[in-house]
Amino acid sequence: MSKRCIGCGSVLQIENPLETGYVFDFSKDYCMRCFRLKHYHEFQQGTEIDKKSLLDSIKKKKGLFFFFVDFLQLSKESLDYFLDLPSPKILLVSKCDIIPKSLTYAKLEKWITQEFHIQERILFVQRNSLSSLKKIQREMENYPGNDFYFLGMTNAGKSTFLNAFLREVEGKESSIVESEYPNTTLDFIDISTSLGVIHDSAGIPYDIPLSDKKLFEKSQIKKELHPLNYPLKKGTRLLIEDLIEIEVLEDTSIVCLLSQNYRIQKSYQPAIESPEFFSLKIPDKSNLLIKGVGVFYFKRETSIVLHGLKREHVEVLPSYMGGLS
Ligand SMILES: Nc1nc2c(ncn2[C@@H]2O[C@H](COP(=O)(O)OP(=O)(O)OP(=O)(O)O)[C@@H](O)[C@H]2O)c(=O)[nH]1
Ligand SMILES: [Mg+2]
Repeated sequence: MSKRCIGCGSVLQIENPLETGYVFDFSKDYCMRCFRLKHYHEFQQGTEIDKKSLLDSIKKKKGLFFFFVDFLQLSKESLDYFLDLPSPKILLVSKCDIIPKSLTYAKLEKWITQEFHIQERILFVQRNSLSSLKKIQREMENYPGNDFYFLGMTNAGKSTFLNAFLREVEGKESSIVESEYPNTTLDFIDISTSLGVIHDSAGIPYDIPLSDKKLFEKSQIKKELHPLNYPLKKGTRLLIEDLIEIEVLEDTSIVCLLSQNYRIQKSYQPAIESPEFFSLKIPDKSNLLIKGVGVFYFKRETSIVLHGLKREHVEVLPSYMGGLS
């Protein structure tokens, strides 16, 4: 059987340094990419996951599926993947340490159930909470089978949660690499525990507009989000990192949930020159989700033009944010 990298799960190989799983020789446990990521924080652009073969292989698995979606990525796209999975499955809303305190889990759960027609159990989890880890432990104890799959969107925190579970619940160290960049885990990694085998997996990639190393680092949110309110006059633009512009075509205000590391400015003139733009009418009390970036709440119906984005980068959803500011 071929040897696999203990950091990302890819099959080790000595032929091609540009392909995944490359090592100088087979005595190594980590592939070159994981070694550099762990020790030098080096991000290798262009490591891509074949979404179709990943989804096909997931559907063939048998066991209890834990599907991770991080709070800011709750979208139709990600929940459609969840709905498509065979049962038994549980939806885990991860990184719940970043959820504003004014937004209760009960309210969010109701929103998820209604908006995405989810009937399965929904659990809210975060990496640094023993009670989150215990919730998973209980689900594992109550499941008669032996296989547990950590699935979900890339960057949702699957590997981090598994590492915390192994450390805090099982009392062992784990070698799985976690990082703020997408596609860190590249294949299944099987870990034996006292309750059965947990299989970490490659996250499902999604189209995101910002894709350089610095921006991935900036996008990480380490503590509770504080909604930022921007009143905007007709014709004003909200500029994010000089790459994305939300131009409003009428007086409105936008409440933003996104990383405070991003540079956000108001601009009265076009600030970016992007060939990509399109218009949208946002209904009142809606969220504009920009995938991988954040959530923008519109209390009032507003016509906008989005610059620097493609249509597949965004979703418009009824909001859970009423009353937040
Ligand atoms: N705020 C917060 N950040 C988290 C949490 N869990 C993970 N992260 C961060 O999220 C990023 C992604 O974590 P990973 O564990 O590598 O995510 P993953 O789902 O395994 O990603 P892939 O392997 O690419 O599918 C890292 O920067 C983590 O530090 C959490 O509970 N709260
Ligand atoms: Mg991972």
